[in-house]
Amino acid sequence: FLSIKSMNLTNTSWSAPIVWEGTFDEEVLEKYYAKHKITVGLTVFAVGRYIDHYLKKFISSADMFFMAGHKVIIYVLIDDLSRMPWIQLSRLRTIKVFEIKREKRWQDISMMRMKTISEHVVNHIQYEVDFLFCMDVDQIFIGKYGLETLGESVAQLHAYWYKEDPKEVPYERNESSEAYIPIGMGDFYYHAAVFGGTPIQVLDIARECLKGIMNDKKNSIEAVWHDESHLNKYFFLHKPTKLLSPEYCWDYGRMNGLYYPNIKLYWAVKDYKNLRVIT
Ligand code: 2GW
Ligand code: MN
Repeated sequence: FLSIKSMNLTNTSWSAPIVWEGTFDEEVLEKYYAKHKITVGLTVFAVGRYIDHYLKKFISSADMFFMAGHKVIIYVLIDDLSRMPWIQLSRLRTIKVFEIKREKRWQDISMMRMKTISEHVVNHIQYEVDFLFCMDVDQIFIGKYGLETLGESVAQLHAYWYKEDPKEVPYERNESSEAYIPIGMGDFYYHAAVFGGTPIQVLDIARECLKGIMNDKKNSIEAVWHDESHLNKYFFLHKPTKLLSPEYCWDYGRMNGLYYPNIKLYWAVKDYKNLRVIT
């Protein structure tokens, strides 16, 4: 007898694939994209202490593992250009660095990424890439993160909640927040550390999340997990066309006895006490 919870789902109820190692044929994908050349974008934000703590490792590991063999543009949004680390990149990789203004509260540093992403997609990213990922900086690539992850609208299953009943996940439960999802509703709990899709789709995600965030601000509400709560609301209303398994965003700090041999990206260790202080 196999309980449903001990199996890893490979499809959602709306027939979107959930990408696990073994569910895709890398060779077929590489052959297809050899004839249909693409450029993949990757946005990452580094503000304050996160610059020195995470940025270099994130970029140099992305250089090695993110879309290896394909054109990549890494968009770095940083609050102090002079602290941008020097990183030697491999062929087919470009970095574009932009200075952003720093928000005072960390919750806003995280949430207002949606505003900056929208602006940059509108102004230039939409003309530069075929697919776009937006990621947290406090993560490190350790395995091939490739073509199998590309899709129109891509969501990341959160490593803590992917086997959990949606009743138990930390969606926003305050009815007056735009991120509200009623108990018993919802499909999965998605991790805001990774989302992506076509640039136009990412623009829609970012704009809708920003709209929710700003309306909440007007009503003096802040969703429990900030931008992540709004992202979960978005993907509840607009189902993603592809889901990434926790292999694509794993936490070694909380493995719950599970071992997957094919981790591609994992959460860097976080020293909350020192990092969650604005300097
Ligand atoms: C964030 C929280 C507390 C103190 C500082 C910061 C901070 C974030 C910062 O000082 N500088 C900075 O550049 N950031 C950026 O915001 C950075 O890109 C980071 O990866 C991102 C999100 O913050 P993070 O990674 O500390 O939040 P997590 O790992 O707890 O993330 C989840 O929840 C967040 C909302 O609370 C976001 O939705 C995030 O996408 C989720 O992964
Ligand atoms: Mn993070």
